[in-house]
Amino acid sequence: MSQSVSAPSDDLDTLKIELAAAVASAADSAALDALRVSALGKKGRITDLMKTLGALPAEERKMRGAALNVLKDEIAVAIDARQKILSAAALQDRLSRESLDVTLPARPQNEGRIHPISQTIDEIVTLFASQGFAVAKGPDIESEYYNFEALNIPSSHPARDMQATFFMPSSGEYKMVLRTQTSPVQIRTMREQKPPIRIIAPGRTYRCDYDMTHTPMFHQVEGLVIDEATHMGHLKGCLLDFLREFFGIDDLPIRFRPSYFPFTEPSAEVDIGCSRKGGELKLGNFGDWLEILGCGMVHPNVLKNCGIDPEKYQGFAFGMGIERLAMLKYGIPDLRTFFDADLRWLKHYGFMPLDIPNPALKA
Ligand code: 2U9
Repeated sequence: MSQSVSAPSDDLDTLKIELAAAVASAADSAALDALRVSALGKKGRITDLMKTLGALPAEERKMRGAALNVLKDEIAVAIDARQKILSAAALQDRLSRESLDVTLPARPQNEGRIHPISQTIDEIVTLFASQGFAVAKGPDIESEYYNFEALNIPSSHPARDMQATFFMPSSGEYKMVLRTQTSPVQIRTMREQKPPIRIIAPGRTYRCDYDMTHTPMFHQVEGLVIDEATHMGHLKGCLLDFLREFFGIDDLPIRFRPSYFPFTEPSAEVDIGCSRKGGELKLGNFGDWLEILGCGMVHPNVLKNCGIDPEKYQGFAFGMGIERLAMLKYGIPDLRTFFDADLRWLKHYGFMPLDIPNPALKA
């Protein structure tokens, strides 16, 4: 649009009224954007008028320039204000059209399963967390010191044999091995933290074994409590609560049998009540017994190896096989199938993400 160079200043009043009316009646953001471009854009009406200033005498140029700047600012402000009104109206319109039913139940995922080992570890962690245990982790490849020596396992012990342990390429003072139990995690924790200590260490462990009841890789969870007055009564209560909740059997009896481990003294194996009538294994108070885990009071030599004074502190430890717990709880008959990566097996024994198979774990 062309404007006369000598246009009187009331042409700006007319333009202002015209533009203000157009802004007020812009029906949506697109119309408002078009208006912004036609008024304030590079070839917009106000910009065009600005370009004519150079041809005016100095005094007139000053006044008209100021008036144009005011007009430009007023129109920009009006456009922004209208934009806010239009955005709010558009949002209100969307909100009134779209609705979200927060009471709809989550749609179950049909593909993919949680492996029984992962599920069992989750359950174990949840139950021990409720007893105040933290989860500790460590490397799968360990030095012989952490895996055996610090645990008071003598070099004559059968576990240290080439046939029982996987030895890794090593160069230092101690040979490196695939950890045969998760105990090195507790050694590391004791060396790094001061008592009181209350941890469980779930994870992979390795031994040179392969038959019906052994696989070269398997999972363990071990627990450790160190404090000034910890005693076997605490150990018994801790394991009784865990086993009853894990198997969901309120009156599950447990029995402690004296045993021997190099890292605990005294040591015990723990049995849970069961029945084997008719060749079928059933857990509960039925008079028969099934071995489930090992435990004991941490050996003073082990505490000393970790810089903890056995005169001041004592504690208990326990260890159990996760596959064995999962097999018993979920009726999985063959250990080796855990590691076959058979999708039909996983579909059968695996868990849906939202399953809570143990009522004891419900919040
Ligand atoms: C430290 C001190 C003591 C952990 C323990 C057992 C007994 C035990 C076996 C159960 C079945 C291993 O998977 S399994 O073959 N474990 O019987 N574990 S006491 O004692 C510790 C651990 C770490 C520092």
